[in-house]
Amino acid sequence: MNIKSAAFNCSAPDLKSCPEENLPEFAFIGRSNVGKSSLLNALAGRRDLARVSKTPGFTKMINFFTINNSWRLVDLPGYGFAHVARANKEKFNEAVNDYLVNRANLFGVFVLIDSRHPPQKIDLEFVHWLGRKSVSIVLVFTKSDKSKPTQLQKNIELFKESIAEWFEELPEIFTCSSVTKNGLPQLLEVIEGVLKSEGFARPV
Ligand SMILES: Nc1nc2c(ncn2[C@@H]2O[C@H](COP(=O)(O)OP(=O)(O)OP(=O)(O)O)[C@@H](O)[C@H]2O)c(=O)[nH]1
Ligand SMILES: [Mg+2]
Repeated sequence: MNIKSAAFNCSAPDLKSCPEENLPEFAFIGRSNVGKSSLLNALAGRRDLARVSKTPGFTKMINFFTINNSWRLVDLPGYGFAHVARANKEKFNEAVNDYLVNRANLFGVFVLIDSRHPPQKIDLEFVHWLGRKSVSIVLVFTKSDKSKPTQLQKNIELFKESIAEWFEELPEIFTCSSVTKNGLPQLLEVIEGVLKSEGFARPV
């Protein structure tokens, strides 16, 4: 898929402040620092569309970006960061959960997992919660440039084993790197496939 235009749309602190539900949306969620904003930029082919930082907890709002004037990428705040006061943390989590469960035009949720680590409790719990809420997800193992192929495969296998009992059908699994661009065409294909099957594909 060709990305011809990518533009920041708006930031929302909660579901009621989100833009009109008139375009299909694809959201990135995952632990703080896992690479959500970087992946969004890499997919859009823009360096500085979403702000990236080494400091976990950087993205604090639900950020909307309109692609090809016809669909949106949505950058969400990460879970599990320690730099925000508890009250604020809960507020963000609530807003993100509300968005994930109640947004009518949310067509795809990419759950990002750091490929360098064996399954982490916080990721497993979140994936379990999404399953219980019937949010359909795709799993994306990030920073593949940082892990050895054997380790990466092992971490993926362990993750699959850990979540198997929660799903009748396991979510699709991808690996990617925003640095080498490995895996990005496959993620764009997922988006394109959903847009087509839902009848949203437009000549651009
Ligand atoms: N080597 C490598 N580093 C990456 C990759 N993706 C992101 N990073 C780095 O990881 C750090 C965090 O990236 P972000 O994209 O800001 O992560 P995030 O998930 O948006 O983080 P929060 O907004 O804090 O939740 C930055 O220093 C990035 O440069 C990748 O594919 N490979
Ligand atoms: Mg971010």
